[in-house]
Order: sequence, then C-alpha cells, then structure tokens
Amino acid sequence: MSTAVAGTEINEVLEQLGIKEENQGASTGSHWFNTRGEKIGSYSPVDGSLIANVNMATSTEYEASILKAQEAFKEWRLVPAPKRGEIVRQLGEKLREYKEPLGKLVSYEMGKSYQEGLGEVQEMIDICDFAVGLSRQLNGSTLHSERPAHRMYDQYHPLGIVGIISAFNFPVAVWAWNTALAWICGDVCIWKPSEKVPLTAIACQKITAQVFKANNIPEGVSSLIIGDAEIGKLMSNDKRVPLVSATGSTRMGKSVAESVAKRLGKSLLELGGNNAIILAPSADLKMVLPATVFGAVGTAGQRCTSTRRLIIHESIYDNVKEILTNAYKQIKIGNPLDENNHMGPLIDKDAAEMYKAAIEKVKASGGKMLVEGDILTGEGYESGCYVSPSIAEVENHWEIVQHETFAPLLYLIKYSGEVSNAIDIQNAVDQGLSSAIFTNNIRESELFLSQAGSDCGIANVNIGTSGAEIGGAFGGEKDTGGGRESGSDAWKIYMRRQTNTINYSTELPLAQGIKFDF
Ligand code: UN1
Repeated sequence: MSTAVAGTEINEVLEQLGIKEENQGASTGSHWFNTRGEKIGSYSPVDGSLIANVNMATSTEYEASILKAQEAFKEWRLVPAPKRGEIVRQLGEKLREYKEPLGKLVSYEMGKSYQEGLGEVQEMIDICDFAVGLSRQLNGSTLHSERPAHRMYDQYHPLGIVGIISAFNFPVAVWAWNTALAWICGDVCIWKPSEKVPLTAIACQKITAQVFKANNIPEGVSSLIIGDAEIGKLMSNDKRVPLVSATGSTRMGKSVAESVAKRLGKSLLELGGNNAIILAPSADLKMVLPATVFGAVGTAGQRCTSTRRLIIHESIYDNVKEILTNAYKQIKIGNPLDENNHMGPLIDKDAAEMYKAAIEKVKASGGKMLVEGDILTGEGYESGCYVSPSIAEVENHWEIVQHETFAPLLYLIKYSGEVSNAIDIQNAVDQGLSSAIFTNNIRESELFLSQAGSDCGIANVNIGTSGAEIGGAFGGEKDTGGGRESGSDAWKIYMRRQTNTINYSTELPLAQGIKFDF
C-alpha cells in the first residue's frame, strides 16, 4: 500500500491549507467564535488515523453567526452584482492555487481517489467562472402593460441568508455550487457541512477568508458551522434563513422540507438517486464498459449520481454480463491517493456494514451475486472501510432495489421487446435523479428524452449517469427532491422576484378596465 499521504505528509497538506488544532466549530470569515461544544475527531477512511479534532458548534455560536450574517447582508446586497462577481473570480483564482492540497485533503478525509478530489476542486473553479459571467446576467423581463404610458418589468433581488447543508460525498463542490451563485446574487451563506468531513470545510472557509479579507468584504458573508443534525434543525426552523439548500438522503431532505415549509420558507433539495443505464441492442459496448464501471465503482459508489441499475436488452444481456464480470476482476482497490487504484474506501465502517447488509438482503430476495463484494481485511485495509464491489442479478420491483445503497452495488436487470419497456422499468422507482441510455438508434434515444421517456432530472445519451458538468441545472424529481443547483437558470432560487409597474402618464387608469371615480 502506498503511504503517499500519511503522518508528516498530511500535516504538510494541513499546514498549506492553514488548518491548525485551534480551529473552532463556527466561523464567519476569518473570525472563529469561542465554542463550548464537544470535540469530534475527523478520521481518515484511508488509513483510519485521526487527522484532527474539531470543536462542534452549539446553538450559541449558531445564533452569533446568524446575527453576523444579517449584519453582513445589509452591506453585501448593496455591492453591484458584477463587483460581487469579481470577488467570486478571485475565489476561483485562489482555488486554482490550492487545487492540489485541497484535492489531496478531500481524498484523504473522504476517501475518493486523488483524481476525483482534484476533479471536485475543478468543479468549484468551474462554478466560480460560471458565476462571474452570470453576475452580469441576472436578468428579468420587460413586459407590456395593458395601460397606456405604463411600463412593467420584473427584477430579482437577493433573499438574505442561504443555509447550506452538505453531504460527506462531495464535501467541497456542492458548497461551491451554492455559494458561488448565492454570493453573486447578493446573498450571504451559512454552511453546515457533514460532520464526517469537517476539515475540508475549514479549508474552504480559510481560502474564502483570504479573498474576503483582501477585499474588505464583511465576514458574515461566509459562515461555517460545524455541528450535528441539531444545527440543521435550527436552520430549517429559522425564519431568518429564507432558503435552505440541502444535499443528502431522502429521509433528511423530507425532514428539512417539512420544517422549512411550515414557516413558508424555500428549500432546494438534492437527495438520493437510483440511477439506471439502459443498454439497447445497438449499444456500443466499448463505451458502455468505462461508463458503467466509473458510474458504479467511482467514488466507491458514493455519488448521488452513481450507477445503481443496468437495464439490459435480452439480446446482449449475456455478453454484457460476461464483459462486466471480467472487468470487475481487474478493479484495484486501495489507498485512493495511489493513482494505480480505481477504488478507495467507503466513508466509514458503518457504511461498510450497511453495504454488507444490502448484499445479504439481495441474496435473501433471491438475487444472484455475479460478483460478491465483501469488507476487505489485511495489509492496507486496516481502516475497515475498504470493500470490494458487487454485481447482482435482480428484479426491479424487489424492495432492496428500491433503496439507494450508497456503495458499489450494481444491479443487472433484463428487458425484452421495445425500449419503452426498459423506460418503464427505469422509471418504476421512487427516485428521479440521473438516467442514461446507450443506443445508436435515434428513435430509441429520442423516445428516452421525450415526455414519455425518462422521468429524471438528468437524462443522457451515450454517457453514463455520473459526472455531470456544472453548466447544466443539477438535480432530480420525485424522492430526489425537485431542486436544481449549479448551472442554467438555477440562480433564480437564490433570489426573490419583484414585478414593477411604473406609470409615466398623468392619468390613473386601473387594470382590467375598472372605473372608480373619486
Ligand atoms: C453528488 O453526488 O451529490 O454529477 C453530486 C456528478 C458530480 C456531482 C455529484 N458532478 O457526479
């Protein structure tokens, strides 16, 4: 096993990122609140070692962050949007500077491969670039009034505080999707990262603080709260947080949505997926192979876009099965910082146990394990978080197949006849995030993309389910929560819309022709 990042070397990475033990559980800008909260340890799933202890924030620090954010908002909303874009541009530059150490820390703290850690930081850079351009395009429409000498238009104003709850699997990119847009829109952000990956969050906060300090931006524009689910609950119930953007499980999302809806706030939810690739008879199998393997075992199956189901036409089923089972034998599992490995560990031992339990459930349901994964032991696997991937033949309607198992467990499902049968199978789950078809038949691909096709937020042709670009709106339907983040016009959720009607005549005509003499 490679010891690319261990002991002294991880200390170097932490030092480069300015992370020291005195880091506290809540911060606005570069100011860290004193905290009386408990300490949590951040343990690397790579080698099981304790990277650092971090203080958990309490409700007192939460309250202090809200007050600072409210104060900062009064100033930040008055900064012209392109000027706010300039700050985000500088953040993109800083992220370029820190890409390697931050990518390394993402890999070491979360367990994804170094390449994917770098890819995640690249997503942050990309969304910053996107947001810079967008800062000059927060456009509304000019509308025609029914009254003479009247003008009507709509415009967008910032909302205020955006609460961000992020998951462990994309510990930095999802925060950046939200903040880069929220900031150019004039909002201020309070971030509650997953307590499984607090150090990458502290690193982001420190990098941001450098840019903000150099530009005299009020500290409360960027706040970080390291805490448990209680902090998420405070945020969801807090009327002072008009928008809560939450990424994670459907169960968590439902609870956030309920609390936010009760106070008529807005929520942006990006929750679980149960993503399928349809393989039609004409599928180009040499493209299918890398797309499927990356989709199913990349990030050890811990992307919300990971490929969970392959829906394969019966005419190519046996062939695909053979190619895939052979390919799975070549997968190298180990330290994700060693570039020879394809797959790193799961996030923690609980995740490994959950994976084992899911395999047992598949077998108990009558599933046939073509490749049976297990928890790995022995040299290099001491953390207890490494598993080998699985392929199982199942039926789509089984209970276990309805659930998102956040691990490298791939289901093979056979279909016969027309592609519409495969589409029905793919849609017959509760989640609706990402979907794909491999076909060279335009009739099949167009049907898949039509209103009678995939019911997911993302539908791809001859591309896998994971690895979306930031330029498109990202998110999905049904139990995935309905939210859209990052590209396209996703910025609109971060703003409030206002319709303005201006009368430049000397009369006061009423709409709908109503006469009211006074
Ligand atoms: C997630 O897993 O929450 O499309 C986000 C992808 C990445 C983002 C995944 N760009 O796989």
